[in-house]
This record gives sequence, structure tokens and C-alpha cells, in this order.
Amino acid sequence: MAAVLTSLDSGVQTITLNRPEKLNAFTPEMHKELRRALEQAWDEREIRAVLLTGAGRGFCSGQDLSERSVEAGSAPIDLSVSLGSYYNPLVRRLRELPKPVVCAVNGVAAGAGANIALACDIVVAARSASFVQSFSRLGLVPDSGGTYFLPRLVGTARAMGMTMLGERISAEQAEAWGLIWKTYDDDRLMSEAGAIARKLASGSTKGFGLLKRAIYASAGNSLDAQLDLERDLQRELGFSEHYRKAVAEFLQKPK
Ligand code: LHQ
Repeated sequence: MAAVLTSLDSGVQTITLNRPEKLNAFTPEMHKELRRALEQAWDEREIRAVLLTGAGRGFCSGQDLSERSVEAGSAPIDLSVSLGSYYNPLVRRLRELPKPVVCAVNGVAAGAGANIALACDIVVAARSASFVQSFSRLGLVPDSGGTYFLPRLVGTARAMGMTMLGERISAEQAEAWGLIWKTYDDDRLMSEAGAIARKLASGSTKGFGLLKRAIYASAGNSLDAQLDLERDLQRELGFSEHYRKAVAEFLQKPK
């Protein structure tokens, strides 16, 4: 059975992590299938937005911990290999994809699974979903961008609490803290997330691509550099057909 399912409707490519019996824990195969799906999203013009979610009761439980032998005497495990080959390229691909990515967190998001969700552009969650930075229990540092996203999204105090204590944070708490965009009742999550993705798919893909670039660049830029970047991106978008048409439509609208 495929570890990742994809479908395309109304310009939205839905990508579903599909190992529900393990709460969609990552294996190399799942990484490879997800990479292929995101490459398709990058290349194909008819894909104008991505919606990422999980099958079953979980979103993603991070690395599949049953993949490696940890028995005494087994070979040392070099975790940098899987971060370098799979997780880091995945986070970069999500952030750099020049199209909007919506994440519908349908259940628990743990470890790298939580941070992959946070790498998406708009994160919505079911009311019963939760976020857990489970790394410290394993004696690990948060990875997949966790140490970058968390302090920026919720501040150092909450980032430290979440990562050191590894407690489950409810979707409502995550929304109240500004970790995610919105929480919906479980039975409405996919229809609301789908509506957001379709709205994004019907807008200016180029505009959204450059908007992402500007917002994500700001964390490392001075105000001066950011103003220059906005000027350059706006110049490019001002030449677009979308801008001309949208202004003309606004001016023609009966008052
Ligand atoms: C799992 C997993 C799982 C395997 C649930 N693996 N089976 C990157 C680079 C390289 C290596 C190291 O790591 C990383 C990044 C990381 O992601 S490290 C963090 C890895 N993830 C975790 O530590 C989370 C482990 N899972 C849990 O703590 C719990 O399962 C959570 C809190 C996610 C959910 O708890 P429950 O709702 O109580 O579900 P459960 O524990 O009963 O899980 C359901 C099944 O899924 C169960 O299998 P079973 O056969 O007993 O029904 C679990 O064994 C399996 N499962 N997570 N990561």
C-alpha cells in the first residue's frame, strides 16, 4: 500500500500521509513518496496549492522508531544521515515551494511530525489534535526546523517549555499561542482546510510564491533589506496580468 496518497481537484493537490497503524510515522519509503509528490506540485502548472494531511487518527508521529535496531551491541546509529537525506530537504522543499501549502493536522503531530506541520504556510487543526515535541524523552534536540520555528512562532519561554517538558499541547492552545492559524471541530476540519486551499488555488500563484519568500526572509533580514526585497518583489508582481485585471475589476465595480 502506498505510504503517501495524492489526488488533484480544483487546483489543489491533496497529499495524505498513509501509515495510519503507526500514526503515519516516517520511513524512508514515505519520505521518497512525499518527495515525489512535492516535486510534482513544484513542476505541474495545474497544481496551484497543496493540502497536506494524515490518514486515520494521527497526523504524523515523526520518525518510525521501530526502523532501527537499538539493541546493545548493534551498530552505532548516525542520525545526521536521515536528517541530511530526508528531513532537512523536506523542510526546505515545503518552505521554498513557490505555491501555498496548507497543513490540516487531523490528530496528534509528534516529533518531526509536529515540525513538518509547522514548516507549512497555513496550519489548521482538528479540535482533538495535539502537538508534542517528543524529542527530549529520547535525549534528542528538536529537529526538522523545530528550534527555528518554535521560538519565532511562540517565543523562547513557550518553546523551552514545549521542547524540554515534551507535554502535549492541544490544538486550541496552539491556536491561542499563535503556533497555528485556526482550530476547527473535527468533522469540519477537511472541508474548512479544503476551502482555504481552493481559495489559495484560485488566487495569484506567483503572488503567493513571492509572498512566502518575503515573509520567510524577514526572520533573517534587517528592515532595510526587507524594504528592498518588498520593492523588488512588488516590481515583478506589478508587471503581472493578475494585478492589472484585479485593479480593473475593482474600478469597474458599481459603487
Ligand atoms: C509508532 C510511532 C513512531 C513507530 C506511534 N514510530 N511506531 C529524526 C531523524 C532520525 C531519527 C530520530 O528522529 C528524528 C525525528 C523524530 O521524529 S524523533 C521523535 C519520534 N517520535 C516520537 O518519539 C513519538 C512516539 N510516539 C508517541 O509518543 C505516541 O505514539 C504519540 C504521543 C504520538 C501518540 O500516542 P497514542 O495516541 O497513545 O498512540 P500509541 O502510542 O498507542 O501509538 C499507536 C501505534 O502507533 C502504536 O502501535 P501499536 O502496534 O502498539 O498499536 C505505536 O507503537 C505506533 N507508533 N508513534 N514514532
